Amino acid sequence: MKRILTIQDISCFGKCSLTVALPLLSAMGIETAILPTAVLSTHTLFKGYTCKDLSDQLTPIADHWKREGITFDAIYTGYLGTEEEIDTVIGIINTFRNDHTLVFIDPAMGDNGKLYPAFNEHYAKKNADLCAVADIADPNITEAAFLTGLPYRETYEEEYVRELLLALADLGTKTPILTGVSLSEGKTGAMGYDSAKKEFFHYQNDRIPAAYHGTGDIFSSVLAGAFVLGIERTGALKTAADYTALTIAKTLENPENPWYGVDFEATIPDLVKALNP
Ligand code: PXL
Repeated sequence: MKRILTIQDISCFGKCSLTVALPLLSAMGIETAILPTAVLSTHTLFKGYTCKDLSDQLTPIADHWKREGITFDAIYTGYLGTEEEIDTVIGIINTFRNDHTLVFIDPAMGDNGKLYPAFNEHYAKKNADLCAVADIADPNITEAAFLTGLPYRETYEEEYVRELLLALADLGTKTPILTGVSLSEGKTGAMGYDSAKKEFFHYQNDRIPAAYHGTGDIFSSVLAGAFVLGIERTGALKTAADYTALTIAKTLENPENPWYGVDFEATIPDLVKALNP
């Protein structure tokens, strides 16, 4: 069985970060170790959330694992908290990585042209250091714009997406993948760039006219899992994009749906089936 380490916060309520990554990766048949960077009462889009930073625990925990001889096939980072924490996480990646380790970075820090409430532009730029050590990084367009300094656009041509991908590759990411990319009317999905082969690739499915918080974390978790399982790049994009779209569609069926997230629990059996046709 493959083993992944995921490093992100625990938002105790609100369906994002670890409470999404852990169940999804487990459902995909991947042993999942967690390194929680902070414990929050909810994610930061709720008002009045509490936050206990756990940065000082990361290195002692990783050191213990090292002494135990624990290894990982992949390391997947999500929402982090501070610039110092990014340096700590880069150190942990360098400690555990070998020639076969997949390093997957989701530089989770914003959406719709804006950073999340806890972050500023300096923190956003610092994420470029993390992307520099990534085999795969999957920012959305907002995050890519903050990382590269290129302008954020809501409407764009494919050329803009390629420009962002090339700029992300310049940061050092081997295979940047831009999420939430629409390449034609009514479609959405992702586009990537393999910098070693100098090849672009993409996957698009039908856009479902609804936006829910946490779908980025769902997409990233399933995409990271698909790569860990050895699914080839376009198949990995399809697995993540189709599962995310199905989950949004399922959530829309429920008029009482929670505004803070999607009903991904209901579609886990479909994810398992998609992986074992
Ligand atoms: O979904 C990304 C995310 C993860 N963790 C925390 C967040 C957010 C987005 O707002 O606030 C704490």
